[in-house]
Amino acid sequence: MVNRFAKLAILAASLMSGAALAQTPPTGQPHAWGIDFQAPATNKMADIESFHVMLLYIIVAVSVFVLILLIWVMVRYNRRANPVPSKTTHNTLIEVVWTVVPVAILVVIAIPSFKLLYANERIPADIELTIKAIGKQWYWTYEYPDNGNFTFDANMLSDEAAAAAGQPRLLAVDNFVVVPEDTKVRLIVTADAVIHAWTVPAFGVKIDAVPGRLNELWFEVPEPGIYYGQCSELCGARHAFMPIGVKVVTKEDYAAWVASQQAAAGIAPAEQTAALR
Ligand SMILES: [Cu+2]
Repeated sequence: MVNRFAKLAILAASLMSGAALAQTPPTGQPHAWGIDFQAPATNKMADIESFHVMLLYIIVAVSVFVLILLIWVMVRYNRRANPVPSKTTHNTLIEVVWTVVPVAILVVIAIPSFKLLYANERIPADIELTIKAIGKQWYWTYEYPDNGNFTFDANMLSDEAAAAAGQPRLLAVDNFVVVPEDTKVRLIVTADAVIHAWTVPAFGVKIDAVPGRLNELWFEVPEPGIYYGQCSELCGARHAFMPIGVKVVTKEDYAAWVASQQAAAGIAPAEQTAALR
């Protein structure tokens, strides 16, 4: 018996140390043994995460309080401990308290919640770059109207190609959405044929891509990096295989990438909008 426990302990320890050893988890993608959100890449996601943590404290406190009340009632007022029950039906003070306290808790939750909703819904007036994403069956097409309207498709890489490219399996893409760092980017999202959803968890953005309708979201990423997401609306047979890859680069690298895309598409550089030159 002792031997079995020892084996279990060793197994658990090796699993945990394996998780700890697995180099600093890569940003912008899920990692083994991850149980929380991905590291936030935008202020918006950092705010969402702190709201989530605040809710967690409130939920735990409410659950523990209710559990204690239940245990107290079961122990103190069961048939043996309290053979003659009280006939009390009303207690004004308690009734006021159990109405006012939950309302106060909801108000405390509502304030940061509405702030977040507002920050997400309202596209800032000083947007610097607009990109369009079109969900298709089953890949994404991107358009860069501010840069001469070049366009490309982003398809998932096969397992072998992903491994060769050093990208995560099932998230790897052949073409990244490239955006400059420290730039307010608006993404206009729509779809062809069926509903998809565009999301990057590390950015704290997710929005439905609906045929015949333009939805929009915005994000601003301070750090260059690669960030992944997946179509998040059941859209058909290959729903799980239309990942989203965003590459955030320096402004100089962005200009060079735009120039190469324009050259490939035969677009004169002059067509680029003033905002980004
Ligand atoms: Cu989809």
